[in-house]
Amino acid sequence: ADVERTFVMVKPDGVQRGLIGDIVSRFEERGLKLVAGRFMRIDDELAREHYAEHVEKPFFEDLSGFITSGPVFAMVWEGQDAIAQVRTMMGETDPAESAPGTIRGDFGLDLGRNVIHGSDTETGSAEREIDLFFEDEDLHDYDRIDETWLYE
Ligand code: DAT
Ligand code: MG
Repeated sequence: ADVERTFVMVKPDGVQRGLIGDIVSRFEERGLKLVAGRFMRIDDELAREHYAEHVEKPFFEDLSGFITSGPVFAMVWEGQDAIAQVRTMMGETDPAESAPGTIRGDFGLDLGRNVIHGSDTETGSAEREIDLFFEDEDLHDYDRIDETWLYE
């Protein structure tokens, strides 16, 4: 299993509902390491780039309107198998199909208000999204004090 970095974002609904702290806590407690964070507003151009794979889909207008509707908290998290582990912790795309204990399963009900984004496990997605939102100098290399207890 490789150490990976993944792009995660609390969406405007999660920010409005005061869920940033809970979501950050879950990743911290899991043992993932915060590498970067940025509280920001996504504009139409960045929405089109970030969701490039969905631009032609019928739901894109709604998705773009939603993701640009208020500030988001963008982050990079690092750890063993981080990309897949974050996806597992998020639940399914549709909160209605997400198990309790997952972020979407605990905090959401509706597909278009699903609280969090995390890079998918397709090769290159995480790297592409990290590059889209962050400069290299904003990505921090450091050791967490508990790493010797988190990893064999
Ligand atoms: P995920 O966010 O789980 O990676 P995705 O990349 O397929 O899901 O879609 C991006 C977002 O677009 C998703 O979080 C919610 C919205 N979305 C996806 N499929 C949708 C649909 N069929 N109708 C409405 N919104 C949809
Ligand atoms: Mg996706």
